[in-house]
Amino acid sequence: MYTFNREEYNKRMEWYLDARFGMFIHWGLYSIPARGEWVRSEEEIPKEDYMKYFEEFDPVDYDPRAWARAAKEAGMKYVVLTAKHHDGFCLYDSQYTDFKSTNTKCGRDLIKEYVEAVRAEGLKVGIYFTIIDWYHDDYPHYGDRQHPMRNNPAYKNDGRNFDNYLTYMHNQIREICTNYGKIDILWFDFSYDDLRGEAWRATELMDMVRSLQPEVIIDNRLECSGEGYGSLAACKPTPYHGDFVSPEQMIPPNGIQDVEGNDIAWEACVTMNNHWGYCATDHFYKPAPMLIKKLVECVSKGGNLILNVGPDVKGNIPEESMKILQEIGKWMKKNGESIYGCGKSQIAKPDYGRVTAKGNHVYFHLFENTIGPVPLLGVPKDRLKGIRYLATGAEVPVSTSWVHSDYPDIVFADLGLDPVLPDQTDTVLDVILTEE
Ligand code: H79
Repeated sequence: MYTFNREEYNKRMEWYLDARFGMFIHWGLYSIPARGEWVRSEEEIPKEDYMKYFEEFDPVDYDPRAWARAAKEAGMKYVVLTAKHHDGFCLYDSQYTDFKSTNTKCGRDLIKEYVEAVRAEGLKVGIYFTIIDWYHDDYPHYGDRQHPMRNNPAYKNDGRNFDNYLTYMHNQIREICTNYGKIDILWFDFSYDDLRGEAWRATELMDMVRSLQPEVIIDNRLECSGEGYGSLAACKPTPYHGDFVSPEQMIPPNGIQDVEGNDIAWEACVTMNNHWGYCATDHFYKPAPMLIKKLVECVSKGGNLILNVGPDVKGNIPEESMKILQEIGKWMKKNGESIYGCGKSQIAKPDYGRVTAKGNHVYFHLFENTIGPVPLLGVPKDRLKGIRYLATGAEVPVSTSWVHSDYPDIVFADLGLDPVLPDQTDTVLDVILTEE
């Protein structure tokens, strides 16, 4: 029986907290209509009609190795792919359903190939699995606020056997935990209304998961939705507490603390455009420089960022997403040291950017030029060993201008008079301190 153990927890979280940056992949039958992963619910499509995508599914370009390489080049350290989304379609060969990729034209276990590819690129392997299922006959239909048939009394399945559904769901998760070797992250989606915690037979589920995958990291959604912190934050961890908080489409204003005030692990999950699943008409992409700054913001608040891509029907990550990943990768190659293994600093956020920290290094992220010498507010003068541009290693002198007699306690970095920063997105100053 699983119980929370702080030491074991800290140990399994180590790589994840160092990684800081991951890739989310939403991909399934919904990639065919190309209107996002909620299409069946949003358009209240009956099962029979949705089956046409099952008949059609044939991702001829599926190459998870290319996805893994794209993630790696962007500087991401882990990948999480939807083994099953709310529509119930499985990207893997589950023996408990016919609604799976092996029964489509492609005939492949896409999760098996994915796990092998991601592992081969040296990245950590994550599986997204939703505990909601719009396909299963024993899942509430009419009246359930998520379900595609919520408004159609013909789909009143009052006689349903929900426990039967739960057994199905548990069995499918056992397959994920058994058939693909070591899984590093299990990303469950999500609890709502009365369906949370024990309503999913969550203790039993977690006992199974933790015994099959003792080191797996799981999110908090067996008890939460994208909102709510869960029992770990309440300092009363349930057996299904989850290891990190999973704010969806937002970056928490102050990071996340438990009720005793300690910073706790969280991961912001964020889309690149405005959909998780492929959406052909959605070109509202966040620019790469913005996403770089958002990653820095997450780390400066003690969190991770998992950034989503939605490959198209053939299995290709959209060109726009690829460009963004490459641009982020260029910055990460030079400045990754200020992200990996880094977290919150004691030093407060300066008005021109953010601060991340690791050991005796404080990384000042300059999002804009300050005009004139850059005040490194909060850096103790007597502990300053040196300053360098992280990207090049070039030393940055401490400004000695007479003007600064007005600010005797502040260390200023002298970047010269060029108004253009070396990296306009985010120029990182590595401020090295002596040991405390
Ligand atoms: O998998 C992604 C989402 O599909 C899933 N979580 C992430 C990781 C998710 N499921 N439900 N929700 C998030 C919250 C529900 C949002 C909704 Fe809507 C608002 C459902 C209907 C209105 C967003 C906007 C989806 C359709 C329109």
